[in-house]
Amino acid sequence: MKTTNRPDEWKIEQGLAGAELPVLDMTGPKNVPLTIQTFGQLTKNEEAIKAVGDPEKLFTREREGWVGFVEWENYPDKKAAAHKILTSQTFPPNPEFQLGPIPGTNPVLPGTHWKMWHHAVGGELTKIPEDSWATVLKEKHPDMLHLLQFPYNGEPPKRLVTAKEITPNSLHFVRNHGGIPLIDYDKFSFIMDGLVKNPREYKMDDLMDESRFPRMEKTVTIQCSGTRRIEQILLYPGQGDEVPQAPWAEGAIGTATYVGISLKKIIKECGGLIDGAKHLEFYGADTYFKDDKVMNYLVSVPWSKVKANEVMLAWEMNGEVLPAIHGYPLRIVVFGYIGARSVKWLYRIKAIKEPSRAPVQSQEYLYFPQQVGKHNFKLTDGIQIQEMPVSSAIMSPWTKQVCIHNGKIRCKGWAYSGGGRWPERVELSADGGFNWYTIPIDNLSKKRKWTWRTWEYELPCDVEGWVEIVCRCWDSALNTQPTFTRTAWNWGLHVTHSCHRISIYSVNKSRKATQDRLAEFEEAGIPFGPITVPLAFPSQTWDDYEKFWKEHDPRDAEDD
Ligand SMILES: Nc1nc2c(c(=O)[nH]1)N[C@H]1C(S)=C(S)[C@@H](COP(=O)(O)O)O[C@H]1N2
Ligand SMILES: [Mo]
Repeated sequence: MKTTNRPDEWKIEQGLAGAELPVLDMTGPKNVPLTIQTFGQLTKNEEAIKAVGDPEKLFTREREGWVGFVEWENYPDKKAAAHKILTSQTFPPNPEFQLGPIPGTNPVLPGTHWKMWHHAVGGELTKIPEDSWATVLKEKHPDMLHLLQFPYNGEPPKRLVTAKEITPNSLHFVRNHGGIPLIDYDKFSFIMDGLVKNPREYKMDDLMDESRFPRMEKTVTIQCSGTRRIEQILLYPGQGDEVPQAPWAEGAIGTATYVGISLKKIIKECGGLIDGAKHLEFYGADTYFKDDKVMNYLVSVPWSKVKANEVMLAWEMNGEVLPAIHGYPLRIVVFGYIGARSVKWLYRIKAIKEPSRAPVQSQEYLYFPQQVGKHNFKLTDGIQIQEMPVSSAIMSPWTKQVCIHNGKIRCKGWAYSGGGRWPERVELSADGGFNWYTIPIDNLSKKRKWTWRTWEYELPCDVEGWVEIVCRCWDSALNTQPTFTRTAWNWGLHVTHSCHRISIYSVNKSRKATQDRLAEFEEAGIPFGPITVPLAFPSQTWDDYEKFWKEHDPRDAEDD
């Protein structure tokens, strides 16, 4: 049989291979399918690259004892040289992970571009992808889900996200935009400059001198604004860059007790802000790539936040020295803001007038309106994400799971709200969000200003079959969550905070008939799952069947 169909025609028609679908141009009298974007031959202008110079001399380690640290911000020429190298060649496309199937591997995504870019620029960056992965294997729990191998992005599996109210360091999620610098404690210092009266340099010993700076200990939840992004991806794909858009589940949130000092004290010691400075810009020693340009990881927070003692310089995490992967030896922790502001591997703080114009602040972490996307978004259409709204998630059971229960489904999860608001009430629904049960407050972990609350609850559920369990939280300001993912979907796939929904298959053993039937299964040695496997094991005898029809109306009605 001759056919003009492609072998995967049906999948394409059904939207299961969206990347293969041509764009339809309907502006003329007839629909015109536009050709799918294909990537031609890779090009590389060796001469232009060679003319830039020797990477080993150009892109050197900035400071002794700071492995992997290339400083870009003070060297426009160096930035231009790296840009020249990156624009003198093309790179293969990233694997598609939003319109096609997500790979069933761990690491899920390799970070193809980012490895290639590091290798292409060379110098101190050459070994970073491999070194960083070695740090992951050394410092993180073997059960971590590696969403992206490089830059490393990883979260704990659902069963471990809320296993403890305080997240063990090895299980705390990690979100990196570049490699992991390895910094010697003794060689460490950072500079506080910009619009402060007396710019100064600080070593770790200065910070730890309690006669100068009072210690601060605080338990803080850090949440990435990408948490739960997978729900948005599975609904509609958005911008698809591997690093900015890592397909997080519910684990890009973690809670730890940090020890350090308040940043406000440093600014005070430097004589305070001058010339109308209103923001503090933080510099991380890692290298970030954006649009063929290289830079360090830079973001800023307003002075008002620092003034309130809500920005900390931290060197200890859960009673241990800050792990390399979390910013050793010194990181910023901003209470109640998205994780992006809590800069790791700090090497500079600069007092400035306007919020940072660096890409992570001004081009990433923007919350766009729903109707703005690929062809039409302006950066100024996006709200710079700062405090996360109230959110919650169910960690157990999992979607598509079969649950045999005694009329109550055992559920576990977390609830969190940004900006110093805390979860006040958590509710669960077993009917898609129509009726809600309040989780008793004794089933919620301790209430704190800057942390999540983990919870457990036996959710009453009488019905059997597919059941949609929904979770929502009311925070201390009585904010709650949007009803559906669609309600808050956005092109940048940020801030997925709609009610968390899972579908489970309910088997209610508190019903006598179900109990008896399950006993029959057991006796016959027949496993209950998978539930889609047809069962040649009738639940009704033919005698029963005939008896029913004798006692009831026939199938069809008489026309009289
Ligand atoms: N220097 C630097 N700091 C950084 C990042 C980074 O890539 N580089 N990522 C930020 C983001 S987006 C988040 S969510 C948090 C995550 O902190 P963690 O990796 O310690 O969990 O770190 C922030 N600080
Ligand atoms: Mo983040």
